[in-house]
Amino acid sequence: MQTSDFIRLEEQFGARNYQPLDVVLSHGEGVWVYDVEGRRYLDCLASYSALNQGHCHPRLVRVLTEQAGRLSLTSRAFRNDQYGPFLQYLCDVTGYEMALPMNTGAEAVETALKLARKWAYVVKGVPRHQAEVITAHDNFHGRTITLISFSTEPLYRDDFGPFTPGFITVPYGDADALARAVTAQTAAVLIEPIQGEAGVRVPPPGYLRAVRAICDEYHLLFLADEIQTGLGRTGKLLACEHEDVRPDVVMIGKALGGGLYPVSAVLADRPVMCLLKPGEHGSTFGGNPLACAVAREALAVLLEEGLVENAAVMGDYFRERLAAIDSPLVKEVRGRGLLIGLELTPEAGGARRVCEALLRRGLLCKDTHGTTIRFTPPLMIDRPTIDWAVEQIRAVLQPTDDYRPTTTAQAPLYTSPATQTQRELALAG
Ligand code: IF1
Repeated sequence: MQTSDFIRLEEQFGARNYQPLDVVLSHGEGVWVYDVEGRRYLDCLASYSALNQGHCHPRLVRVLTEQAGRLSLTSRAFRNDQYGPFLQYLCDVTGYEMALPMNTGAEAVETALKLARKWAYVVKGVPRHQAEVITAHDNFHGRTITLISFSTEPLYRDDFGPFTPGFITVPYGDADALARAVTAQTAAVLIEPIQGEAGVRVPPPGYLRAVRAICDEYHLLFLADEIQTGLGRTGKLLACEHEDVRPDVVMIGKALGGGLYPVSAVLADRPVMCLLKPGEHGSTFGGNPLACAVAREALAVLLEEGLVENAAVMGDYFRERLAAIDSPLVKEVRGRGLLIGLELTPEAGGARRVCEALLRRGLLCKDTHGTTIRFTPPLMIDRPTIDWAVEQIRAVLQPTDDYRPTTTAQAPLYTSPATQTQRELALAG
């Protein structure tokens, strides 16, 4: 089967909740992925930062395979030999006293919101069922009905009411607006340290410290959604470290599963986490031994292979080289570490078009909000690969770029020895 065959199957049988680029991937290794015709692409999305350790990391595949053959699921009705060691390691490396593992990022955010509401009633004395959480305009925290209830993006929200009450949104980055929104019923503030989906919006310097100060002053919980910014993506283990800020509750996910398994977690100290009593919260797969084994190794890979430090160094290099591209189509380059957004001018014809042109040059990336391209490669990316990527990006950002092969079949085939077997593998199907 060829690319078009796979696309036809998706079109016939799959819900249309995404509009993917027309590339059908079959293999991945490190920063590279291969399509069914054997073409190689640099993965500059890394599944929205779920592949910080790269594709199919051998250490993670080995742990996944071994654990899957030993014990994959027990439910939390019973205990298992992976749960405790994972939690201990996770708490050690993040500096929190306790953790609650879930599966998706959205579930971690929902869990944090339940903790915040219960804390408001039990600790702060907010009248039951009147707790409010302050969130930011242009937030993204997941797709459940509660989480889109406070989205300011009509596409994510409008057709899915009625909405969960108890949320107030204020402009992101505006600490004064945040302070003005506090009421006696406010339980918490929920923000992303950098807004990913909004287009890689880095807040003004000192904003995270201001949020921390406001939470301290008004006795609120600071909930930091580090599901996309965390686990090394911005050049620190957690993005809040850039301002030496310690939230009360942290949500992580995506790369916690090493790109192999959905794992998320909520981090907090004992006084908050112990508010949850047996039976009050849970999930079928939360904390399963397979997830715990993979997540523990995923964290170890991040730390032992220097991926956090590499993200800091290579992120500065990548952003510096992007900012040096001389093109009237570039409006701004933003980001921290390897969480990078390149905003285009209207003359560029939209970020999707540029992503499609980059696809034809062997670089995969994603547009967001029409004008921004997100570059979030796996964290082991090196300078030569960044240099190659920047050359492709420079080329498609020249208004005269005429590199428009009629079909992807004309995209370059890479014959470097390292990829020869991968290409043969891909072609063999
Ligand atoms: C999609 C982007 C969107 C997240 C933050 C929680 C979650 C996410 C900061 C929920 C998930 C993913 C979801 C995916 C595309 C991607 C995304 F921001 F990364 F680009 F949508 F906005 N907090 N982000 O970024 O985690 O439940 O997905 O595990 O929904 O299209 P999840």
